[in-house]
Amino acid sequence: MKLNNPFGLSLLCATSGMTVAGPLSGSSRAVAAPGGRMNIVYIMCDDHSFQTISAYGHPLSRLAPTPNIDRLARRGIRFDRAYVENSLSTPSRACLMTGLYSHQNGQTMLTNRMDTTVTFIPQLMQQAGYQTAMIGKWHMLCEPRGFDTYSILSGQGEYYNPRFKSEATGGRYVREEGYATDLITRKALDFLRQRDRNRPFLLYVHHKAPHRPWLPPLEYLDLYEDVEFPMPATFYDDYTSRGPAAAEQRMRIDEHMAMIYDLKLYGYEGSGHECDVSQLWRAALQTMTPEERAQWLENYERKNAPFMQQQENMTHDEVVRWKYQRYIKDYLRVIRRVDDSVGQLLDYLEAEGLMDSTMIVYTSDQGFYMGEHGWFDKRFMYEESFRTPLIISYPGCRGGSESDVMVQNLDFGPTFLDIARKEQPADMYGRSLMPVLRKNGRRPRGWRKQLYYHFYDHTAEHNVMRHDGLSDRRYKLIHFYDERGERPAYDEFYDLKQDPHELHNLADDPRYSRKIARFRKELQRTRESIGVREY
Ligand code: SGN
Ligand code: CA
Repeated sequence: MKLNNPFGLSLLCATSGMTVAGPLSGSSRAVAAPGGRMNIVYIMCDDHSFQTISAYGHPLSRLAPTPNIDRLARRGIRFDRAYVENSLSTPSRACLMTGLYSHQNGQTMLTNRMDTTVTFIPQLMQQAGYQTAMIGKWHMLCEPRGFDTYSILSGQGEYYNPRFKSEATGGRYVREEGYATDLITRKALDFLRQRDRNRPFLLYVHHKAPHRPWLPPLEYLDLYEDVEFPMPATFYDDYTSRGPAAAEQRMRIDEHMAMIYDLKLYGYEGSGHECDVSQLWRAALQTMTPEERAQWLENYERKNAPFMQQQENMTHDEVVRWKYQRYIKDYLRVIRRVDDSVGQLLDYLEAEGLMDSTMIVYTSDQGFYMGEHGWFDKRFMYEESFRTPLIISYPGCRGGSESDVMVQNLDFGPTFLDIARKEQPADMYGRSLMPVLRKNGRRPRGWRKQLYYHFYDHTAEHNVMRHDGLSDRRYKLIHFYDERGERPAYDEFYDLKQDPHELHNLADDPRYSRKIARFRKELQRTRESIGVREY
C-alpha cells in the first residue's frame, strides 16, 4: 500500500547520488571511489550526548574537549537539529537498518522482535554493488543481514575483553582481549585495509561507549579528576506545570543512580538502589582480567576515600553534587577514548587519500541527559534525548558549516541509497540528506517543517510513560498515553524559542489554545498518513 506522505516529500527515488569524479582537495594520494560513488563510514556511539562534543560548544565539553570529532566538524557540517524517531537503542538501530519508523518495522521497544521480512538497507546497498561491513554494537534480536563482513558485540556489549561474533566464529560469541572501543576501532581499520578496492564500501562502526555503566579505559581513570564540571541550570527541576510522566520517571541522578553499580563506590553500605542489590555491578567488572580489576579497584578506592570518610557529615545536596561529578567524569573519560578512535579512523582515511571519495558520519543512537531535569538516560521527547549529535563530512562540502535543518535518523537509509543510486522504496518516509549537504547545510526548498516522534517502552526500566508528538522549529506538542489504562492521557506543549529548556508546559494556557488545536490536528493527520495505530 502506498501511504500518503505527511511531510510533502517525494517518495520516489531522488537519484541525485553524488558523483565523485576524482581528487577534490588536499591529499596527494587521493583515491577516487570505484564507479564514481562515494564510500560511507558511519560512526555511531551509544548514548553520546551533543552536550559532550566540543564542536557543539556546551559548557561541559569546553572542559573536556573532543579534538578529533571537532576535526571532523571542521571538515564537514554540524547538524543542530538532528533527531531520532524513538529514543532507545534497539528501535533506533532498527530504524537505521530499515529506513522505517518503529511502527513499520515492528521494533517499537528494547526487547520485542522486529518484522523479519523487512529488507535491510545494507542488503539494498549490496545489490547496488557496495561492500558492507558492520562492526560493534548490533543490539537487535535478529541476525545481521546484508553484510559482506561483520563482527558484533553480544547484546548491550561489554567494555572490557568483550565477546564478539562474526562469520568466522560460526555463530558463537568469542571473548577477545582488549577494551571495546579499541577493538572496534582495530576491526574497522582491518576492514578498510583488507577491503576490495574495486568496489565502494559502506562501513558501520558502532561503539558500545558511552553506555551505562560508563566504564573508562584504565589509562583514563584519573582524567578530569581535578576538574569541577558545571551542573545544568535545570538540574533541580521540580516538574511543576508538567504532567505525571516527568515526575514519575526513574532516571534521577539523586534517587535512581546506583551508588555501587553506576558510581563505583565499592564498599558503600548505605541504602541500596536496585542495581546495587542485584549485584549487576559485579557482572560489570567480571570480564576484566584479575590485573585489570585490581588496578580498577585500587584506583576507585583511592578516589572514593574522601567521600567514604566524609559522607556521614555530608548534606543530601552535597552527596548529590558528588554523584554528579562522578557520573560526568566517568562518562567523559569513556568519550575521550571514542574521540581517540575517531582520530585513528580519520588518520587512516587521510593517509590513504580516501577523504576525497568518502562520506563520514558521526552520530549517536539517541541523545542523553547530562543532569538536565536532574536526569541521566533518555526516552523522552524533550530536547536532550530527542536530539542526537550529527556531523557529516563529504567530498567537496564547506568545512565548518552549521545546519539548523530538521533531520531525523529515518534519513540515513534514503541518503545511503541516494549515494548508491538505488531507488528509495515507497514506504520509507525519510529523505536523502544529499540536497542539504550540497547546500552546505542550508534548507532546500520543500524540506520538511516538522518531525514525528513515538516512544513505546513504558514497561521497561526508568518508567517513562508512552508518548508521541510533533515538533517544528519553534513548538512541540507531546501526547502522553498509557495503554494499560492506569493513567489518563494528556498533552504538553512547549514554545522552544521562549522556553528552550522546556520547563513551562503551555497545554492549558489560553493564549496558545488555537495553536495547540492546530498542532493536535496536524499530529492526528500525521499518525493517519504514516499508519500509526496506537496513541
Ligand atoms: C540498560 C540500562 C538502562 C538503559 C537501557 C537501554 N540498564 O537496560 O539504564 O536505559 O539499557 O539503553 S543497565 O542496568 O543494564 O545498565 S539503550 O541504549 O540500549 O537503549
Ligand atoms: Ca543508546
